[in-house]
Amino acid sequence: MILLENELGDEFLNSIEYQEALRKALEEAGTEIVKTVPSTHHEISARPIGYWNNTGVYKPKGITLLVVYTGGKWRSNPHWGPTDAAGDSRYPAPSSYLKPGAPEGCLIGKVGGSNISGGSPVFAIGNHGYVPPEYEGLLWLTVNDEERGFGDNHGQISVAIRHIRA
Ligand SMILES: [Ca+2]
Repeated sequence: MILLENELGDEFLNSIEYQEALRKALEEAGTEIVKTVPSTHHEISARPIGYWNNTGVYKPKGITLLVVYTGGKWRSNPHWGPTDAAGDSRYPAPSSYLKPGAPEGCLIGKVGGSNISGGSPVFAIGNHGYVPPEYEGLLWLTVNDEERGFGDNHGQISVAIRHIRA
């Protein structure tokens, strides 16, 4: 499902929390907004078909995408949670996870490849982050878990994705 930014509602878009998350994502991306297109809104499941949710967003080279958590909760481990897109910082993921070192249960992304494998190196996003400009292809998002561990996952979170042309 894709919603235009204005469907998120003015109250949400003007909230301190959203503006602060957007500011942090911009800071992390090291860019200023020169030109943007409206954000699109996406539901990201902790238990997608395969391991990765297809956002339907194609990222051209040279364009930075900001990804900001907008709501929902998910669980990638039956023993704790649910959490937001930051996951649980008490548990850095071991090497068997899709993004070792990032918190278990945090939002992660890759560009290109399929819902199973391939594409760019995996990068951590959490509650706010960005997609590096050098990657080109379809954006995939999911929860930081190990491939054999997706069967016990529940819930979904939502994110706003904004294109930035620096
Ligand atoms: Ca799991």
